[in-house]
Amino acid sequence: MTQAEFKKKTQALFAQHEKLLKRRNPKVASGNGVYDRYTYPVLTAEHAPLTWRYDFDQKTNAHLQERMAINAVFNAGAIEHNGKILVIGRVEGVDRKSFLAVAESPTGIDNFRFWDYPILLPQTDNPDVNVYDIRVVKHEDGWIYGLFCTERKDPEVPGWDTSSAVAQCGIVRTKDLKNWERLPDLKTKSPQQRNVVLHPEFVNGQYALYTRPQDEFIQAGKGGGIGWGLIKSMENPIVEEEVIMDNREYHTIKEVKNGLGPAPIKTDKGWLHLAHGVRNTAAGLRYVLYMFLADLKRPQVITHRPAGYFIGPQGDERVGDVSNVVFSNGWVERKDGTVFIYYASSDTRLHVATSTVDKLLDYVMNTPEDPLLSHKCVEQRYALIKKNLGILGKNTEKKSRGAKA
Ligand code: M1P
Repeated sequence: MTQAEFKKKTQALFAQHEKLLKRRNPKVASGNGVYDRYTYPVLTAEHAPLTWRYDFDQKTNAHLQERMAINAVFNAGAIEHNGKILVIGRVEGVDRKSFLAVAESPTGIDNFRFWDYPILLPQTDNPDVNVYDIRVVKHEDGWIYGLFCTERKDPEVPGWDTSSAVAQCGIVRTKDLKNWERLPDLKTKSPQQRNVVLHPEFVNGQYALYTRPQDEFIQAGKGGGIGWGLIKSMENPIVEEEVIMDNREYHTIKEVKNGLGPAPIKTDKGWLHLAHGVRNTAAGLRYVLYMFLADLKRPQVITHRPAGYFIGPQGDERVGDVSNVVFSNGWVERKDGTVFIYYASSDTRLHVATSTVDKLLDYVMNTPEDPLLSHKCVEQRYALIKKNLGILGKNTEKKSRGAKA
């Protein structure tokens, strides 16, 4: 390649990238009254800066090869900071390592642009092999905390087992999302932890955490459920007692496991929660998002549990590196009550859905609970159908029940 060709190709790469970054993201027309989806993912592997992927020195990269490509950008924490919407994505290189990186948008819906450098996390004495799924929360103590999953090889397994891992909760804090202080990893009585989230306020003068105890790396085992525990300090984070506030349950969307999404949103009706539930199928695990509401004064007590899933993988979202998955660890409540919900699909890309606190509360408080039995579910629908037919002036109850006139 001549110098001129190298330059032209480089310019073309940047022009194409810029076009992607500037692309508008129209709302999809048919919302369901609860939230709206958008046409394009907000972040994909292609959104990663070209400077992270290419060596633009012709002397060392004569063919302009993309040698350090990015495989996926997904599961992102989210926060509003200085008027901008920031997401901290799980960026996965083609080497399979995930790292965390901040992307910023003026709208929250499109024009996301990664900061020049990803986050170089300070390490503890036991280096992280992999890090992902950060939950960022502005705590009332004045710090912004990031709780993320730190993964290391399981030291207990025999040498031939090169895949068993231990997941634990790593903790960092910052004031500006640029300078991060690493705190010790969380200690609990569970062998593994994922999906740990810090509650934004003190509870009885202590820090409060949502946890997800688990026995093994993938299987929750005897663990599972969304747990709740208090810790005295973030500098020495030890949960002495963990209680399960949201169990997994047979024949529901959270039969196999569940885990909290982002930190809850405080409303006058209670703490609004987004979580993921996992069930098994012949095609493997299926991850969906669900919601619940917890008591304002006792945040570990759930007051409303709408049945079923809130967001499930749809269309193209269903396919990716780990198909049939939606996962969320970030949302942002704006001053006007708008909520940006960042959810990832199939461990591959990040999307946004928008709603409002009022709509989400309406959904959570007025959607019936799962009665856990098929005939009870039909009774629920009968009540709805009867009411609707009455309202619409088409009361055909006898016929629909198959009764002889
Ligand atoms: O692959 C789906 C998800 O699996 C894990 O979540 P959980 O611990 O609830 O099973 C995480 O690795 C998550 O990042 C991933 O999206």
